[in-house]
Amino acid sequence: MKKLILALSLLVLAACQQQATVQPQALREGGQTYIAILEPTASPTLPARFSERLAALERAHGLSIPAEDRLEALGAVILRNLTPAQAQRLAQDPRVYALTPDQEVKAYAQTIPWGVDRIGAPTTTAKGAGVSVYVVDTGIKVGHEDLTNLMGGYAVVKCRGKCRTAYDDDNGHGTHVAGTVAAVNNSVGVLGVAPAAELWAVKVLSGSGSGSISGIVQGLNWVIAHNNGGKPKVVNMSLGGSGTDDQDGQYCPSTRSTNAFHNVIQKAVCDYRITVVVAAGNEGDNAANHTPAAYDEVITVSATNSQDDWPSWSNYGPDVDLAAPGVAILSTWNSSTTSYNTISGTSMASPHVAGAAALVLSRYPSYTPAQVKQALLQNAESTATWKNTSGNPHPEPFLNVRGF
Ligand SMILES: [Ca+2]
Ligand SMILES: [Ca+2]
Ligand SMILES: [Ca+2]
Repeated sequence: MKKLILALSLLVLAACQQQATVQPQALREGGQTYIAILEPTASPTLPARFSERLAALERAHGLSIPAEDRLEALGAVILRNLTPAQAQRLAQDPRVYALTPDQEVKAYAQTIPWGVDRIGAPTTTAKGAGVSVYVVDTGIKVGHEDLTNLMGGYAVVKCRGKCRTAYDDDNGHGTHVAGTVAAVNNSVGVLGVAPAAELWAVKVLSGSGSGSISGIVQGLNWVIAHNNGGKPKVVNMSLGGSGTDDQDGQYCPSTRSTNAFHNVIQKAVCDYRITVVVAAGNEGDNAANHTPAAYDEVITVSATNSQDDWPSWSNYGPDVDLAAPGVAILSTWNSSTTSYNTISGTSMASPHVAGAAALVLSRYPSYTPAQVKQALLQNAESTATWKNTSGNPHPEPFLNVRGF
């Protein structure tokens, strides 16, 4: 039985990854696998015992059937590597009740959320391998079936209640963000933008979703110092507060900001080459009034719906760099290790771009944050012809990862 399960699961994986190659265990050159059902034992002319009937079949057709392919409870047998002539003879053998060619199957269970599909993520060659994405948020659900790439984390604010670790998620927000970035390509749940990226949880927000700038600064200090083996780092911050950009229009200026939060963001991006992606905010306001969205060193993301339109609540303005899916987004949730939830916000748009940054860095690990941003903007889709019923100006292009 073991071999059958292995062959099927490999095919499932192959189907999910849209690879045309067939695993050698499943189908060897020139041969085809069949599933045979033997004539029921009731037949008076045939031996009663399954093993005896199989032995007779093996002798008659020159077969040698391994133990794991003899499925006695089902009166069935898996026959591998048959030539067309062998299959024809077997089909005509009165001891064989049914002979059906094996067939590739794939799991129906994994859903590709509309946003992941809309930006073209399933078509990319890069999957985010070799890149670390730090979710600076409410934590990430530890042990979630679709977040098996969660490597560890750090808690500034500790998880309370049902928690496996201090950076476990007692809210759900961070788990949802993490799933959009990198939910793994398996047979369950959803698919993230960069399913081969590794996730790190940086818990700076409490179970109620609140935190402080000082907590974020502590979290970013950990990210900078964290030894991830030298892999490129991406930070997603689907959070913000009120504030303005003291150096608007300047990207990594040599004279650094005297605002402590902005100064820390500049150090992360300009000195430590960490790509920082942030939500524009949900106030229906100019993002210039919200930080970190207003800072020019980050990639600021507005939210769109599946009709290629912006909701009125998405923040807007010159500080917004990219639009990405953020309305009715299905992703992982923290209620259990098998939970999923559909929610909306620029918080949900930002991780699409963070995943996209991981795709870029997966292919070009030496890119600076400025080069990552440029690559994303160059590849982005023009929104000039979009309807935009939001009532707010949205000239920013839409995230597109096709070709990465
Ligand atoms: Ca999945
Ligand atoms: Ca700015
Ligand atoms: Ca910006």
